[in-house]
Amino acid sequence: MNIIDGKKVSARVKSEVREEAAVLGQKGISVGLAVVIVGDNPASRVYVNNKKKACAEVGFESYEYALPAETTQDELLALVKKLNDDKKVNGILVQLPLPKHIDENAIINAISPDKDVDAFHPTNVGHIMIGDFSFLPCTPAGVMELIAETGIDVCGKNCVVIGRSNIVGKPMAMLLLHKNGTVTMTHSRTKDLASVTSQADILVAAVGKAGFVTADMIKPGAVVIDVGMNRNAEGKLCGDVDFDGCCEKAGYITPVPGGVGPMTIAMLMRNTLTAAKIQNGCKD
Ligand code: L34
Repeated sequence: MNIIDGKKVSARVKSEVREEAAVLGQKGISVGLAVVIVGDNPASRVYVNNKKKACAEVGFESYEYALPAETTQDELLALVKKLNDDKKVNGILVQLPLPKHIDENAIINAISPDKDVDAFHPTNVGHIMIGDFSFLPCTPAGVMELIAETGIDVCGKNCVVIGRSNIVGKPMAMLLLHKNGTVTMTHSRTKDLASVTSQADILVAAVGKAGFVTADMIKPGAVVIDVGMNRNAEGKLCGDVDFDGCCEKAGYITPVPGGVGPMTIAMLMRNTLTAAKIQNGCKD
């Protein structure tokens, strides 16, 4: 069993980004990320703080907009429009989930696709589908980096994704497909899930249920990637995978925390750098 160290891989990605940002800095170009958080979801607060910290590490400016939970959709749309027009802002990230009275799709659709560093806008989703893209969504892109870290080639492997969200499951399947994996998407209506997951050479769990993936569901030697970010009854962070139960059987496994989470943030830094390069006409 090998633990894939997301902190180590994310540190490497961030140091690459920092070097490239310094080169832009010498040309007088600064890189800016706007992070918008609405309400006081404590988990979102932690993630947004980690994003701001990462911006400081790589030498980006970060602009935080912390809005009260009662913010109206129109007010949020007005802020997004303002940020679309702000030259200092190369990337815009509106932290999800938003309060129930705001239509998330309406907000995502309002973000200028060239500042959409989450790659959630339908224009960017379409680019990803076709395989011609500038940005990849941060979490699936981070998962691909973690898989690459194992040295295992996705080509021809049985890849199983559990969960079909727009943010993780669907784009995850697409990225594995781009690398010529044989991809199966599974979800809450899948029949006999364990018989499908136990065929997986590469298993990505993005379910949102603590300890959902148990040892009987995995193939011996499999690469097991845990995208879950759940809090158990004691408020402790835990993934979708029963780590203690699976770690001996898996070939490679990611921990939570310290696995996919830090990679999501590192890939956000990379996307923001890419956005700044494109907006300044210096994309290589
Ligand atoms: N718009 N909303 C938008 N973009 C995103 O990419 C996200 N996501 C998800 C939630 N909403 C979003 C994130 O930022 C999940 N997510 C995220 C980011 C960072 C971490 C976890 C989830 C993270 O830093 N995880 C740490 C532990 C954090 C803790 O202690 O709670 C880890 O080591 O896994």
